Order: sequence, then structure tokens, then C-alpha cells
Amino acid sequence: MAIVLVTGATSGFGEACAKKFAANGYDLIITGRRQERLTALQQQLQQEHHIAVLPLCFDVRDAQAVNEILNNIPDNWKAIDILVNNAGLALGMSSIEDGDLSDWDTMIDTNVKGLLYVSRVVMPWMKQARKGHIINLGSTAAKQVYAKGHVYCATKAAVDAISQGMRIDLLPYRVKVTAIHPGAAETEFSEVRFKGDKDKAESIYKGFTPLSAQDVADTIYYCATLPPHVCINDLVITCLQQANAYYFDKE
Ligand code: NDP
Ligand code: 8X3
Repeated sequence: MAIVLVTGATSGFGEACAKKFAANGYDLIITGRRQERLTALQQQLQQEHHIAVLPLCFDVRDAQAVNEILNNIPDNWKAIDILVNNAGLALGMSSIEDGDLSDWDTMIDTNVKGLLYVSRVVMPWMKQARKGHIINLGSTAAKQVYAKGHVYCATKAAVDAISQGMRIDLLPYRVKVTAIHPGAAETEFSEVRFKGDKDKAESIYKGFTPLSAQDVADTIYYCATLPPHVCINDLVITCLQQANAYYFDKE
């Protein structure tokens, strides 16, 4: 059976993707920093779907850990068919002059460099197999910049650019690259962004029905299961009440 590696599978889109692929019989490599969530998800997916699950606990910002942990998985697990580069986050909302330097570093190191570190290990395996599919999580924030979103939007614009570059690198090897750009989706994203302030996080989704993690996982699964000669390169998905990164029609 095919193998899917999902980064950031302990929550939100990544967890929903892991469940979606598992329900369809895929074996899974799931990653994240929260070991207890990885173990719980591993046990749940193995029991419910009788598939193999390999949990890997690492921080995508740690290039050495990414290299060592991924390169040391058993060879049969290196036959990765689909890599979902999902781990990522936003921290804070502010003008540049009020920006928090540590938040900037975390967003850039996670969303841009972490995605590159993981891809750099997995891409040669796909090239050698002359097949595979890399699915990168961008955002509507990659397509337009909204007020006080500067650095997060820039990291997602980088994911957009990196996805285009990856497609050029991998085209001769028949490896697909898809960038998925969701609009507002209710996950732990805003709670992380507002550093545990649940009221502020919930207020983001007031007055409209946002996307769910399931909506995004279903879309990723659709892209991943198209015929071999078909590749969705770039896909923007929003809820019905969102027109672009910053324009909503709220009730
Ligand atoms: P969640 O906060 O629910 O999930 C984020 C996941 O990323 C968690 O599993 C987390 O795992 C993992 N992660 C974060 N930092 C690191 C790190 N340094 N190393 C390893 N794993 C990490 O958010 P979403 O599911 O909403 O977000 C998933 C992706 O989708 C992100 O890239 C986000 O930018 C993007 N996105 C989100 C949208 C939204 O509105 N929700 C819309 C568009 C894009 P752990 O904490 O265990 O490490
Ligand atoms: C996450 C969605 O609107 O917070 O990328 O940028 S948003």
C-alpha cells in the first residue's frame, strides 16, 4: 500500500489528513512535536483501519533532527508516495514596527525553512522512484497580504514560490507538486496565533461559517488521488463567505 508522510499531524489539517488517508488504506508517517498526541493518533489509526503508522517526533526547525530522524527510518518506509508539508503556524498580528522578532523567526523557520528541510530529505527518494506527490500548505495569505499579517503572509508567499520551483526540479522525474491555499479554517491555528487566548481565537470565526479541517483534508485527498497524468498545481479554497485573504461577507 502507498505511504503518506504528513507533517504537523497532531492537530488541524494534518490530523484530518492522517485520518482521511488512513480510512482509505494508506500507511502513514505522522510527525509533530507533541509525542503524546502522535502516540494517541497512531494507536487510533492502527486499531480503526489496520494500517501501519510510524510516528516521528521532531521540530521541523531543527535541520539536524529532520535529517537524522528521517534518514534513519527503515528503508521500506522511505518509499513515500505522498508528502503533505503541513506543519506551520502564525504568531501574532502587528505592524512591522511593533513586530516581535522571536515570532518572526519562528514563523520563517517553521513555515519556510522547516518545509525545505523535510522536502530536501524526501525529494531524492521520490526522484529515485520516479513517482510521488508533494502537497504544500500555502494559504490565501500567500496570494494577498492582509493588515498586520506581513510576516505570516510572506512565509506563505514563499511556500507558493518554493512550490513552483519544486515543480520545475521534479518535472523530469514525474513527481507532482501541488500547493493548496486554504482561507480561514477553524483549527488550533488562531489559538496558537493568539498564544492561548481562546476568546480572541474564537472571535476570528464569528459571523461566518469557516472551512473545517475535514474540508481541507478532503480537498488534499482529491488532489492526491487524481489519475497519474493529472496534477493540480495550485488550488485556492475558501468558505463561501470569504472572497480573498482579507475580504469577508460576515453576518
Ligand atoms: P494547527 O495549529 O491546528 O496545526 C498545526 C500543526 O503544525 C500541528 O500539528 C503542529 O504540531 C505542527 N507544527 C507547528 N510548528 C511545528 C514545528 N516547529 N515542528 C513540527 N511541527 C510543527 O493549524 P492548522 O491545521 O490550521 O495549520 C496547518 C497548516 O495550514 C499551517 O501551515 C497553516 O499555516 C496552514 N493554514 C491554515 C489555515 C487556517 O485558517 N487554519 C488556512 C491556510 C493555511 P506540534 O505543535 O505538535 O508540533
Ligand atoms: C491562515 C488563514 O486568514 O489567518 O493562513 O491567513 S489566515
